[in-house]
Amino acid sequence: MSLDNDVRRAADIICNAESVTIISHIDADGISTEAILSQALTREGMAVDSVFVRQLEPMAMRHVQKDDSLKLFTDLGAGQQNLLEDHGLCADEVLILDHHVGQPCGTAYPQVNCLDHGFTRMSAAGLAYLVAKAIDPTGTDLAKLAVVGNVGDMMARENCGLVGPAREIVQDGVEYGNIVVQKPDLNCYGTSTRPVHVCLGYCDDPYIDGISNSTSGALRFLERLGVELKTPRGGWLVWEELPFEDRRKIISALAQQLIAHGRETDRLLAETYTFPDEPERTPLRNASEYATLLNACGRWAKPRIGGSICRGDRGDAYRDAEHMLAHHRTVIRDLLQYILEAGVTELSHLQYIHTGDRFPDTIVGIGAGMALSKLNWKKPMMVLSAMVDEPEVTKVSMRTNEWALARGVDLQEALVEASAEVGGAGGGHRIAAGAFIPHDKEEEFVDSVNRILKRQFASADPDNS
Ligand SMILES: [Mn+2]
Repeated sequence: MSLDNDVRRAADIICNAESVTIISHIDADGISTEAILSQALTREGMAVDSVFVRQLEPMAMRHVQKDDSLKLFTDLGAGQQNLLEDHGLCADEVLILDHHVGQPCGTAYPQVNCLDHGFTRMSAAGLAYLVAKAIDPTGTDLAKLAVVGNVGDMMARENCGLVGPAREIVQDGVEYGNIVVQKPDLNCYGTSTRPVHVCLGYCDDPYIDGISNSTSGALRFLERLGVELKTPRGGWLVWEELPFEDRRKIISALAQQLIAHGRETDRLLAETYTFPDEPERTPLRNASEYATLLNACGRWAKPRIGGSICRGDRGDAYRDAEHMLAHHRTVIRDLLQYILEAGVTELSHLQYIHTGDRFPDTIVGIGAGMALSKLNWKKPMMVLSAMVDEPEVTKVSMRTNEWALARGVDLQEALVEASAEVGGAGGGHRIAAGAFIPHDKEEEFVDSVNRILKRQFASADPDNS
């Protein structure tokens, strides 16, 4: 079966349902997925109800009502099919749209998973859009949300732009008129909202000597170029507002700076996606900042506010989300500072830190990713954290980078295997994965992950074990 066939079958299952309950994840991908499907189904006059969960685990299943509706699991479910079975759900009342690694299961739940078709660079929001389009081909306004979900799940990172079916979705939005493709553009976060030197100072992929991690260094660099960085009234311009010539001048100077320090220039430029129908200088203006706004809503347990924004609410929901985003940034900054100051423990093939109950377990993964680029980036980073509402359980988040993936590392595999050994459960992706383990098995677990990573590095390069 091709992806098209799976999508068509999913659309048919949905159209034949009396009513639908969407069970989705609380991150940007899960929130945009829910918004795409619920809007598409509402437009068809169907009854839709939605549930957001942080993780599909036994405790979360109590939020899944036992009624006659079709249970549509999105951005989760593939790796928890046994849980669905244990919950008493049969194959004809479930549909899974997911892009996470699946789990063998006795019940053959119908599903669309892009991994089954070799597409590793597409998220659940991309699948949701394809299904929505199979139901109503005219609903191409929803492509924009699919791009937000894909970018939010880092699907554009490796190739500096979306590829494959996720890239085809971009084209629908371009034709509809709510997406503009910028190519090539600066591969940097915050191009719609941050002063240019702040934008560059926070950029560490690529790492630019004298500029990355130093907004003052970035400002000196820009001033030397003689580029006008402020408006006539004295406010800072953002990248998006700079004249084309100035942007080109900055990019070529950055390329020279990379070359001067013997670094690659291939990650300096990326294809980016801006939204002309959104107000300038807001996080809604481009896909990556929009995704961060949705992530902030999810991490602070308000996914429905993110959902309202996806549906066009620019009033109360948007103001609430902006507050959450500001709070989100403050806490992440504190978390990163804590990791750097407290220091990590380095084992042979990983580095780790336990943050106790100082930070919410929903954000420690972001901290792990940010810390990785500032610490020993060759060793995958693990953050363990206590769960305030479940003291017996420790949450584990791991992050690595493309460098390690190219050398055989697969965090998803490592955490699934190591957590199963201690009676926990893990999942995710090769580059970013998480697990829940019993609190008293932490030490054993960390050693086991280190051993598995050693094996993975060794199997890709037998000379470098
Ligand atoms: Mn996802």
